[in-house]
Amino acid sequence: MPRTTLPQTLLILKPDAVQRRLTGRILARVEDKGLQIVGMKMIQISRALALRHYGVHRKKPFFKSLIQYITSGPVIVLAVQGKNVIAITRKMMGATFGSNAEPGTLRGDFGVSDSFNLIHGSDSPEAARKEIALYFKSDELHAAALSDFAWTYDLSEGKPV
Ligand code: 3AN
Repeated sequence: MPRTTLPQTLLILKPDAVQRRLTGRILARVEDKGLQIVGMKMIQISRALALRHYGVHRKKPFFKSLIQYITSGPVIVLAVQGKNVIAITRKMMGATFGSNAEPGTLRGDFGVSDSFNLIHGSDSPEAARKEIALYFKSDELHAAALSDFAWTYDLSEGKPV
């Protein structure tokens, strides 16, 4: 697998993560894992953008509160890259609700709420492509290999292992 085909995902450190000063610790976990941050910025999500992002949930009973929550304060949006990045970040996030997320996961370690759940992560390659395009222009993404790439993955077989 050539370096440039490593998959990417979109993460959002939600308003509660920012207000509770947890962003540094969450970012450290992403970096500690060996994932590469290729885009990062702090924004306040507009209602229009929130509706585009969470449109699939518009029929759900929690939709109104979800839109209110995600637009309620600044967030940090991240594009993150790595082999199996979607499965890895979903596992790191833990179950949707803080009350039953496993210890060791971000939601399990840093939150207890079933509504304020700290972090969003794309759940499929299609969602990741769509969501990264919603939040980042192509010139805001910096996917060139970091200097430790050949120690982060075993490249001896010509692909990252
Ligand atoms: P996840 O973020 O774990 O992928 P999804 O995609 O099922 O969860 O739901 C999207 C977002 O909607 C969640 N991050 C959460 O904030 C909210 N949500 C999902 N289910 C509920 C629920 N039953 N009650 C309140 N909020 C919910």
